[in-house]
Amino acid sequence: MKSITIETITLYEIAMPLVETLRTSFGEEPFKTAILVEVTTSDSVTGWGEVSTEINPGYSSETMGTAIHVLREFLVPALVGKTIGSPTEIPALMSSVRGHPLAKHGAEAAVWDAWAKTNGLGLAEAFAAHLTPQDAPRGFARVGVSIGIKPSIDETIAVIQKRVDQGYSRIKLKIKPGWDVDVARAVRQRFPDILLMLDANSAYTLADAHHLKQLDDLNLLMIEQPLGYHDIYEHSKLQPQLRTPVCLDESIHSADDLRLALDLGACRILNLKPCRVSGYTESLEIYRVCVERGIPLWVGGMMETGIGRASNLAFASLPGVTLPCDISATERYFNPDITEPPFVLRSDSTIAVAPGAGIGVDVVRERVDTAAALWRAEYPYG
Ligand code: OSB
Ligand code: MG
Repeated sequence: MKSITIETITLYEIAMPLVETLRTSFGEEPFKTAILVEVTTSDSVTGWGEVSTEINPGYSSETMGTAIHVLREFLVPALVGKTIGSPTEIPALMSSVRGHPLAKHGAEAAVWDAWAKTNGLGLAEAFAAHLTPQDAPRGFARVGVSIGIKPSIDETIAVIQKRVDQGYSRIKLKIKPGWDVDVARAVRQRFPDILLMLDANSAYTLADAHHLKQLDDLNLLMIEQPLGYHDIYEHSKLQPQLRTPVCLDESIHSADDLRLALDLGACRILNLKPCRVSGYTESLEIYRVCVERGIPLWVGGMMETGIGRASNLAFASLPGVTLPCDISATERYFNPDITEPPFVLRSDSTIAVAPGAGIGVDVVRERVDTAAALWRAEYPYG
């Protein structure tokens, strides 16, 4: 494989209107926001990455403001001028910075794209080049759709009906105390056969175990992150009380966190968000742990633009990703997206990986400019 030398890194803070917002137990973002990372190499190859930070520190402690600070002051200077043989060398170059996984992920992702393009590989092949021959990518990912907290059960059912008609076979419902058992039961009655799961985004405590046990009758695929966003220990007390598999999201930041959670019996399934674990290098390590231990794995999302979606989709096409992912079609999020062509849902609830080198989609610069202007108009700080 050819090495690359990182010559320049350009950052774009953007905001984009969402086709449908996503209300969670911690609130709702008015726009999709992100910082796009553009890397150019000494061979004039361009790579793109996405820092999927939100405006509010609701899901992650990182925000648009913390990420631009950490990137400008620390991460970009640590990478410019460096020559690397593989993108898996990037985490070590950024290791003097503690934390800030979303910011690190975006920088690493841009390098993966540039390295894959330099070597004539699609991103999925670039990931697979760091795994075993059994991990050859499939060319597509199984996907589902995430549905926010709505004003009523009727509206929830109407949105699900629309998504089922579009071809989504797995539905994820956001829940919170007061919006959980009743809505899940109504949805299960109306849709007896769909793959149904819930995501609490840390809204409960162990004292709610008895209440959550009522969900065991609804044949749920899993419940995602019911307890504290840092917690592993209390989840290990909850999982044995539920038949429904617990899936961890917020609590898992590394392969070490996952090994701890599995050894304690805190979860049976993992939602892997490459951004939450600081990038694709750590994601590959987590993937290896899941394959070795037979843990069902899926790729989560942060309502990514086409840049982050393309790379997550490439990762999700690896065969060890065994459950449907939170990677929906472009039209569920944006009209238009900043990349072309759009991702479309196929009738078997899958999305094809974009063909071509690197992320496989083209970044439309005028749309990046429009999104950067919307960010400046709405949030002129920083
Ligand atoms: O918990 O999975 C989550 C979006 C923002 C913050 C947290 C979460 C989400 C999603 C998005 O569920 C799913 C998607 O990208 O389609
Ligand atoms: Mg989640």
